[in-house]
Amino acid sequence: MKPSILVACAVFPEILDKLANHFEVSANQSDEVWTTADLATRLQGASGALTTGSERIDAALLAACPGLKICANMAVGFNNFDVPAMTAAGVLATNTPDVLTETTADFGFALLMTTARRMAESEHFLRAGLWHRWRYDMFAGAEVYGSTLGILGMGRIGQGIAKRAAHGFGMSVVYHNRNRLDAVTESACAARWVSKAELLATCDHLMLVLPYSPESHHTIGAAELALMKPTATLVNIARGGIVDDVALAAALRQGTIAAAGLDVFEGEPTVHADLLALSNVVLTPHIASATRSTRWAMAELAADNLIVYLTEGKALTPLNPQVLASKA
Ligand code: 8YV
Repeated sequence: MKPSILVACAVFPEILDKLANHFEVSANQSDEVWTTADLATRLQGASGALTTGSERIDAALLAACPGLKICANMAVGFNNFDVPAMTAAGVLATNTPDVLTETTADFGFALLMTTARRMAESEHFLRAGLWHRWRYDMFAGAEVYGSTLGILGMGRIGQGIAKRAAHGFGMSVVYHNRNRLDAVTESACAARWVSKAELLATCDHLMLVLPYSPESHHTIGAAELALMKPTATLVNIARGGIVDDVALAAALRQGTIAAAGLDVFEGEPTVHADLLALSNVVLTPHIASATRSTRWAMAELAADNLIVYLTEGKALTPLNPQVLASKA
């Protein structure tokens, strides 16, 4: 008998067909996000789950689903997983690194350009029929070419953005990360490590690409925003919760910083009304990895992790390889 798996979110039908060659597949192809209680009910008897960042896998869920062996996240970020609890329960956790790096770096750069050059705001103005004549200061934004980019979090995506900035846009790149990069990687990114305070004070544009954890909660709040230049832009393509959205809205309203481009929000898909009320913020619905080929690659990698683990006891991108070792 084939093992059973649950696909908790809509994916490409072809990926479901591939999974069905190996498993009894139960799939949520609707837009409904299941609560943890729904998930626990639907996971009864399942050996594996394909999840996105929207489904929380924690100790209580694991205790309610003793047959579960693997959760494959279709995302590089895995703050929806309690990885220590999964390891303790002997459940393998996997994510989708690498396949989305360049696509997400492209989007970060696009959001920076859109925000600094006021493209969304000016497009809304034009569509509203408000464009009657050219003016020297109409939608005058901030310079990108040759300016200073600060990157907070310097993993694969941060490095991709640094390379675009330094080699394509003549930018000076400074970064802050808990672990400083080795000299070879720093030189390939043309990036210089600085303290967080120096990063905030010197950058013309700040790009947030750090993972979310309880430690990174509200890394950017009122105190950090106050250190930034009044002309600065902030871009968040990392996770909601890294920025205090209420403090950011206040800073944008008061002119503490000039503008923000946000792809992620606290409590998404709900966006704080204070942000929605502002014109100097560009808001996108968590789409940084959304090209067809990248989303395909993410879904395929998540599916392949389920297949190789449940059929051969192997994994392509494990987050807790201790589980593999304990089963060997
Ligand atoms: C996902 C992301 O689309 O990979 C990540 O961490 O944020 C996005 O690429 C999203 O998390 C849904 O899984």
